[in-house]
Amino acid sequence: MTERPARYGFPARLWRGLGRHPAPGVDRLHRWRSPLRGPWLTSVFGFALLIGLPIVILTGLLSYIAYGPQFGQALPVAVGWLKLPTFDWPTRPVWLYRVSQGLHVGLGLVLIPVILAKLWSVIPRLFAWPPSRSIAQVLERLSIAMLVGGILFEIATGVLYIQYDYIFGFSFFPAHYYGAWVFIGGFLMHITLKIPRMVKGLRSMSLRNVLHTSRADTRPEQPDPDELVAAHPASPTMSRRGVLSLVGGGVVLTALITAGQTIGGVARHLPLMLPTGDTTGKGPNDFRINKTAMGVGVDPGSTGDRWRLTLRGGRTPVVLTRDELTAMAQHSARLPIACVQGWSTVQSWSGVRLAELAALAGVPEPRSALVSSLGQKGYFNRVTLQANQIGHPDAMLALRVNDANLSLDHGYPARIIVPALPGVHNTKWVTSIDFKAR
Ligand SMILES: Nc1nc2c(c(=O)[nH]1)N[C@H]1C(S)=C(S)[C@@H](COP(=O)(O)O)O[C@H]1N2
Ligand SMILES: [Mo]
Repeated sequence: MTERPARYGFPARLWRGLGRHPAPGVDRLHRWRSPLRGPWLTSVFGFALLIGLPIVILTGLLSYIAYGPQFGQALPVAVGWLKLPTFDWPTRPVWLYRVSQGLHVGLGLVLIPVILAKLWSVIPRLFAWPPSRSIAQVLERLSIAMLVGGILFEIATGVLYIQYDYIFGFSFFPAHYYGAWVFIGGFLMHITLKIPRMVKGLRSMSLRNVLHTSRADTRPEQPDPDELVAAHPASPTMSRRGVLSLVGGGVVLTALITAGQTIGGVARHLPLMLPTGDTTGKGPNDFRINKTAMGVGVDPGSTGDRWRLTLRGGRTPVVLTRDELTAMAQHSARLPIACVQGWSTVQSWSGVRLAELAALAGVPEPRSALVSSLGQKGYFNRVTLQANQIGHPDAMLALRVNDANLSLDHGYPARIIVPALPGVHNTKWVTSIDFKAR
């Protein structure tokens, strides 16, 4: 049997058939007639995303590694062949996680207006009909489905998660992790195919000229092979510089709203800085509380005089009262808490060095430590710390913050504070630490 050329075969019949039966709404495509659509505008948005999105991707993957997948405490726990090379997350510089996670969430948020503008600029193409005419086009469509579906899914899950209004029936962490890989796959295919066209598109007009062109003088771009330029463009209702300022304004506004979460103090209370349902403490303890003692099921009765800290790892467990801890050498340091949700806060902590507690427990050179909390609910009441996180001279079991006792919601009687550690691993209401020897 000989191979028949595609134009006579089943694929050709299928595509002709599809062409005769457009999907509902496809005939309305000609209504998308903005004269601003074209290779230049799409390339400008594409260029901004080409710079920004790799940073969001890399810092996202780094955050997964920072959680310590080697201890089975990164979520999702088992990721099959999507397993990343793991390494001991550094403790220096102390602001490492603050910056990397701040970039992941902050940049991810401020790019949303650019992503929406980019989608708007190509929207007629997303609904092109028939969807594909060749194997190459099928692959291109697939990459676009992964790219667009992936980014919208990551935005939806990410934004809802940081706003405490995570409405989905599935868990955030696996969804955001696997969604990221779908998006990364689409993104890599897409930039491989489109970078040459982006370069050509950027060269087709000068930004200077665009910024000096009023609405009245705005003309459609030259018809292009990708058919981004409308066949029958309408007259402009806005100039290209107007679109750029609109999107730029959206970026600045998002940046302002987002930064307020981290700047703290007065900024956190400005009406512009969207409230996210978080609570804060009073006086020296007036900084953001993510999970309250009640929220994670800490029994207040167990945090009073009856509270003891148990250190294990040596021959016999060492049990300490809070007074015994405060009688030990106190260490102070200004260190950040940097939450996976992007906000962070720097406070002055004081307490007992973890290295000193390890020595007291009889494990002077611990390989790791399992920290347990009085908390009953949630994923993070037991956390493993690495050797470098125990040994850093500023790593401590904090008893006080800003010269006052920790408030109950900030972890009283004692909490972990370790440089560059993801916020959630700074365990509050610590009840025991198991040091494991080398
Ligand atoms: N036991 C326990 N510790 C915890 C948490 C928790 O849910 N349970 N939340 C963590 C999270 S998500 C963060 S970001 C920090 C926040 O500390 P703060 O509430 O004192 O600002 O504490 C961490 N410590
Ligand atoms: Mo957090």
